[in-house]
Amino acid sequence: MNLHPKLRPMWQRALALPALTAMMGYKAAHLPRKILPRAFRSMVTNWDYRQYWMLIKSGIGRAYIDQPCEFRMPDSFESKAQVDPQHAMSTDQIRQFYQDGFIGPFDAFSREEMTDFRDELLAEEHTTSKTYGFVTPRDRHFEMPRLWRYMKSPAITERLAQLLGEDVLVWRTQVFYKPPKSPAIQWHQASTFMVEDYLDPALYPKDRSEIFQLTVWVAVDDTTFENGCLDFVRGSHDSVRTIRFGGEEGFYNAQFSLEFERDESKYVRLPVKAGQFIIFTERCIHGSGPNVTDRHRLAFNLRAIPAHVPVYTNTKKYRSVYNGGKYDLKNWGVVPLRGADRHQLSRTVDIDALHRQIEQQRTAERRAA
Ligand SMILES: O=C(O)CCC(=O)C(=O)O
Ligand SMILES: [Fe+2]
Repeated sequence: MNLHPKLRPMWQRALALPALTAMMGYKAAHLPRKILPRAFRSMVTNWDYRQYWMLIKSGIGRAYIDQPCEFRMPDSFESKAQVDPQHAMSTDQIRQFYQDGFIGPFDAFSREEMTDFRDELLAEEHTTSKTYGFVTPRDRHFEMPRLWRYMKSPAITERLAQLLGEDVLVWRTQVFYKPPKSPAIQWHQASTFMVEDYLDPALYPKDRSEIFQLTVWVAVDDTTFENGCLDFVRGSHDSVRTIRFGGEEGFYNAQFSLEFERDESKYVRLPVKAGQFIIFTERCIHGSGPNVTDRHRLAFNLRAIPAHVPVYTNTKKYRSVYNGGKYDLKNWGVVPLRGADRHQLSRTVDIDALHRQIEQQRTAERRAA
């Protein structure tokens, strides 16, 4: 069954409602899943009852497109890892992070480094990804030793460790090129990243009420009110919200608007300088304004988890509803960013070996030229 937002005609709805009810019954009765077609199997396995119920009672007007959950404040705001004093956050800072859902900006790189990096990043983004076989801003760290080196900067890893624990893995990166005169990125949030295809989550935490995923967003260009800095809704990581299909708003290719109280007193705009970064949980509602300037705005992010969270365990391929493309995961894997992958719960990529190979190839190409 296709739950793409375009599912609006009456006849499709008339078919979908009994199908949803049947699947909910199937799940409740614990019937065998193996015999189901993939999409149904995923829904029966991964969907929370609230996801079925929201669709049914709204006549497919509203939905949870990520697994519902409520955030539970931790008992302690002590750091989860031993780090050098230079990068240590105070318990007040950590408490503030848990209250807001984001923290920063922090300094990591010089303006010169970012200016020099910009062209390399832009050029790479427009080439075919060796990981996926098409042009995509995703997961270019597998092919870019320099990007990987920046991601490993202690300014980043030591802060992540204080919030996630000693062992931190990265499972996704993305380049965010915002062209001159381009529209806003709508308010959005994600928890287990079921938002990609509405069927399978990317992340399988034991306890969804914890902070089990963080995004580090690094500005390559200065980001300002005019070119679309990041905006957050303070404290909105407290729960996963529903979306309403259709309407004026759109998140990349998907037409929906997130349902939350538009309380402007909770909006926080965070302009940051080139080389600075922000840490947030993707569950905190965020977006970025339009770029009204004549220049682009470039940034990259990385998505981190504690090593005890499995990623894509049952998934070989996923389709991203909002980012387009079918992502075959055969070359994908998690990579330890700090500490070690002690639990070995997900596929892993030996990124250093991959980068050595790339460097050798480049040297050979240079010699031949
Ligand atoms: O760069 C942007 O404008 C949006 C970034 C974002 O949504 C993210 O990093 O999760
Ligand atoms: Fe985001």
